[in-house]
Amino acid sequence: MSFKTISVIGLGYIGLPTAAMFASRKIKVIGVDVNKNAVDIINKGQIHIIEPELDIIVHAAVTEGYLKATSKPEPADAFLIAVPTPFKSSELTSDFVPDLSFIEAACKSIATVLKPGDLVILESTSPVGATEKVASWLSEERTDLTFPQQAGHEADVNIAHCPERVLPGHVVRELVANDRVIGGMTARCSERAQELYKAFVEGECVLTNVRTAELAKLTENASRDVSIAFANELSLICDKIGVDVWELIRLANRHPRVNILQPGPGVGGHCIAVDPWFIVSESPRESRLIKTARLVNDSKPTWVIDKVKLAIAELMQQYPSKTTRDISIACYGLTFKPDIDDLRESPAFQIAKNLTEYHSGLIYCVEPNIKELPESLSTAELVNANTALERADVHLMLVDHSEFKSMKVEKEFLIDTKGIWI
Ligand code: SAJ
Repeated sequence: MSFKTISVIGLGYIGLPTAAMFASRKIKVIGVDVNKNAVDIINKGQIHIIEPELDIIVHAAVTEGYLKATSKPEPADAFLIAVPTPFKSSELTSDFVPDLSFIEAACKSIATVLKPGDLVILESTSPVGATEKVASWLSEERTDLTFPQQAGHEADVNIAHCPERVLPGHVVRELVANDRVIGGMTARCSERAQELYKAFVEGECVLTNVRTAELAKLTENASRDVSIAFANELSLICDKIGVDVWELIRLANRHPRVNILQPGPGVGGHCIAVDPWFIVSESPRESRLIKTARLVNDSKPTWVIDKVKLAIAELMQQYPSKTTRDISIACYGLTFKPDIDDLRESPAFQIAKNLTEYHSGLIYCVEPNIKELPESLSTAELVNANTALERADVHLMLVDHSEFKSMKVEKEFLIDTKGIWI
């Protein structure tokens, strides 16, 4: 392989596993992160995130000397940028627009160590045109080097987009097994990126151009968002007309060409709830369905909170001596999806937080994947499922963790957003 040293910029949920996979193939990897704490933890052979099997791989890579973390970029033959691309509110409309400031900062930092022959890959999920921006930011910083937009396949530095597509919780397996879409700024860029990924990817590396690769990633997540919005919309319709949505979906899915996803408390995570906006912000008039799906999914937490308020009102009607202060609520699950520890962009977490702000009685939270509640939920109490089931008056099932699925729960005041205790 022509790449002796690889540098991964951003050691988060994607960057760290990717760095570890290259290192596990006995390639020297320099991981760069602005978070000093993450750098220190990784250099001890430990990890700062929860992802099955990753700890063992990182530990081996660090102790065998193939992976080291640092806060300052060092020369390498290939640079993979895996930093976040959050969104911010548009100054012109009520929509959201992508924030590329982390990518720009990453470009400025690696520009200082770039040399002829290097390959730069943008892995971060990005709006169409972002990889071309990477190329122009790098060329502004390094006027002594040539880039694909100026020199085509003769460029000193090759640039490609290769979006990550792994499912949190299954990252190690999916990094190796999934097909990769690689979009180079030239055919040469694509081929070099393909050579790099073949170091550990067993799936097919499919080559395309840079804009198609960018839009392919956004399309995958927008497609899932639209499908979940359909399920969430069905759950509202069913609730209104008294039909069990879970049974309905099970029955409809018996049709050979129907495959409806599952409703829930809303769509969370930093991908599916974010990426469709990258399409909407570029093509607002054309992406009506994609935008509506976003709005449907984003409105689900408010609907769930209204259900809790209704349950409290019914409970008080049944027990007129009780005040709202006497009524306790248990929230089962806080993460953005089952069997992970990630609370970021979690509708379940948002609902629990909102309840602590609105409700004067006790709020119990049951979340088997975390050890303590974050500061913003400090008025709630973290308890185990049995305690919550024993003590709370209103029960709110939010995340279908394996632990919860194996329990049998029958409660009068139960709002089950995942349909596992009904
Ligand atoms: N959800 C539902 N109903 C469902 C499935 C999911 O409400 O039937 C909710 C989940 O509870 C969660 C959200 O959707 O809140 C997103 O979860 P997810 O498991 O669908 O996806 P992510 O965000 O963990 O990962 C996605 C994946 N994309 C696709 O499946 C198309 C993953 O492959 C991507 O790599 C990842 O986004 C990413 O990084 O972009």
